[in-house]
Amino acid sequence: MGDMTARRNEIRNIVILTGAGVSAESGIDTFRDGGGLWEQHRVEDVATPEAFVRDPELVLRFYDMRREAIQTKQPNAAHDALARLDREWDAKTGGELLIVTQNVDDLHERAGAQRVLHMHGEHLNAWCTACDIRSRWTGTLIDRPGCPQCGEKALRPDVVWFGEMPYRMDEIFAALRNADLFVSIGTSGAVYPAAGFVQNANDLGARTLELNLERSQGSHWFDETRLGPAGTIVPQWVDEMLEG
Ligand code: BJW
Repeated sequence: MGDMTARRNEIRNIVILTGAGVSAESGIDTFRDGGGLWEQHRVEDVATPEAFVRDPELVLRFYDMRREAIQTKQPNAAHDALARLDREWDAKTGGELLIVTQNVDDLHERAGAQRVLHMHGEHLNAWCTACDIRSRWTGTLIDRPGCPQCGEKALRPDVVWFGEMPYRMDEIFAALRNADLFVSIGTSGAVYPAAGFVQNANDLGARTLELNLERSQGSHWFDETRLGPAGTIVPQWVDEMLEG
């Protein structure tokens, strides 16, 4: 038991997992709000490779609409606070920090955070399944534009659907192995493998903290839970980390 269950006292290396709750106060809908429905379709039935084969127009319309919407939204106080932590943490402690986001919006980056890993992809990228190259994409895909690299009409949203492998898992697990603190913010804990990171972090000896509007499905795995809107409780936590 010993080392596996010990919680490291000194916090230097931090892994932060963010979910849709971080962007909710920017006006971006979460997945499981509103009953998890979009135009009467379950999100799980739109965000799959099978749905894309069965009804590509429906899936492309869903993503075109959301890609357009995120470009009208702005980062909120939670994004700003995490960007400040990203900027100031190294100088304070010499420690590492990684923001692993499940979100496909770019609000962490627009707030100024630099160490952001998008494990479920990015709305503002299109992936060509013919040449396997990703291109920055701000327009629509429903009109089946050609790939800027190879010209094939084989672009899809560069997002990770159910049944597909999330991106950069090796880097995420390497960071979790070194983490002294794992913080989960604004995610329901309904989708794996992200939902399992708290157990991985626990097994690897990190302290674990949940910041959420309400308890997530895996809330009992965390050492500590703080409840409230991200725009309020994330800045409070960041102040504590940088001033403590
Ligand atoms: C606020 C707030 C405010 C509101 N302030 N908070 C067991 C083990 C492993 C895998 C599986 C398993 N069982 C099943 C699976 C497979 C599947 C899965 O998890 N299915 C579940 C339905 C059970 N997983 C997969 O298929 C994944 N791939 C995979 O597992 O590959 C094999 C593998 C295994 C092991 C290791 C490595 C690989 C792929 C999952 C892809 C998920 N894709 C989506 C769509 C992305 C594109 C898009 O945007 O459309 O990702 S689904 C959707 O859910 C999206 C999100 O990133 C993800 C998580 O949602 P999130 O962020 O938690 O949002 P919500 O809405 O659920 O919650 C919002 C939260 O915010 C709530 O808690 C609110 O309280 C809170 N909130 N307002 C603070 N103001």
